Amino acid sequence: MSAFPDIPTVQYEGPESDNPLAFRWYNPDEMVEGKSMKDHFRFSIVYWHTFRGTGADPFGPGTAVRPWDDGSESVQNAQNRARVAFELFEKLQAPYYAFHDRDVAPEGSSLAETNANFDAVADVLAEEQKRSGVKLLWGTANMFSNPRFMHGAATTCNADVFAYAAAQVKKAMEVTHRLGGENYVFWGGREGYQNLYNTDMKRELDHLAQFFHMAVDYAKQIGFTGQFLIEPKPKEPTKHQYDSDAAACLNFLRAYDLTDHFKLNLETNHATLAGHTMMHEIDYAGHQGALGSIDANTGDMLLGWDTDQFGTDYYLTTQMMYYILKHGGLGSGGVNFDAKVRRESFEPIDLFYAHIGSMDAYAKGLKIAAAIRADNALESFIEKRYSSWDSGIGAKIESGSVGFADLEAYMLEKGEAEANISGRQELLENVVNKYIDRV
Ligand code: XUL
Ligand code: CO
Repeated sequence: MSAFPDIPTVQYEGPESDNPLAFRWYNPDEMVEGKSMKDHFRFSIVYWHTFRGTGADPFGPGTAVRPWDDGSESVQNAQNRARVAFELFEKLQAPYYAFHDRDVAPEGSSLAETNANFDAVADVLAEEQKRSGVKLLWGTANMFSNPRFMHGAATTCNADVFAYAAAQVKKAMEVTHRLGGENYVFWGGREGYQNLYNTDMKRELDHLAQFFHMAVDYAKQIGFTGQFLIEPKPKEPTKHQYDSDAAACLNFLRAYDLTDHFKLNLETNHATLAGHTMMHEIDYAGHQGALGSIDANTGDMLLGWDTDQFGTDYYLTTQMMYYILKHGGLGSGGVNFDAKVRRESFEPIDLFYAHIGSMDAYAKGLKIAAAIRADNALESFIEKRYSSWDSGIGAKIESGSVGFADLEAYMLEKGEAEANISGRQELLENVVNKYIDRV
């Protein structure tokens, strides 16, 4: 039985279409820079917001109307929900999905029962994947909702809780592996602290590294070859999350000899919470060889928290796609909509409008970014801007063949540096607008 009987499979109809249930820009087979849009994005839908989000906020309960869900924590309800999820994935032409263990299956009264519930729902997920061809982009473990994780999971002060978390990740990795998951994500749910007065930061970071090394060892043991990803976020729920931003994560990975095993899953709203643009995070991870995947969403300019909205802003999607293209694409990652409809958008059809609009915005962003790149419109300016490094003293510095004394001698002889040239930021902003207009 269909949960969305009035909604057809969403098709590409082109920019002039007035059909709100059609793609205007996302055309899966259209080639951009030699690759289909489908392969550029590898769009993925998240289970947690789309199928477990209720619209609850700190001021009131959920508002979402989800006729297929009986609201119970039964395995049967979870299995039904899984079938509905795949209907939505297919109708949106999304080739991937992603889940936390606790999104898809209810917790039992013991770890053994919880694992059995997870397996019973994974059976349906496996069946539905096979039937529909939709694949698992990544799995992860929710180690932040249950009260046992109040002090963290891998960074808890309670050794038993660390052991529980290890058991949970072991199981989540096994199920991800069974379902052919292409990545496995660690977002540090409560891995951080509220106040250093009660916290041994060094010990917690050491434990986090041990936890990751155990995960790497276990992946080898079970033959899981998917990519491990860490998802940076600076705050929420803790005041200071250890995985603050791309640079902090990479420093941690390097310090604990983990860089060979992890890349980053960058999330737009997390970047802005960290005080960065998303293009900064993508460029930083990219030039460190650590660009893994994207959690696509956006914050709100007037709200300072993780609002997880669907991104529809062409500037944002253009910037993201520009830097994703620059760094050679997402590899085994994808554009994963870690985004939720607003509490007031409570009808099932809103889930469709939300994903369609954002898929279109990324598709248009990709086309704009590709057009900028085809004309070398920004890169040619940057090349010229740094041309003093291509020969003469700049080339000598870059090759490491001169030191302070040589540079002093050079400057004493020359007397003054060459005149600076304008950074032309405003001109370049106009150039980006020109491409947005033209695509
Ligand atoms: C939280 C967040 C998570 C991770 C997966 O802000 O983004 O949903 O993506 O645990
Ligand atoms: Co996320």
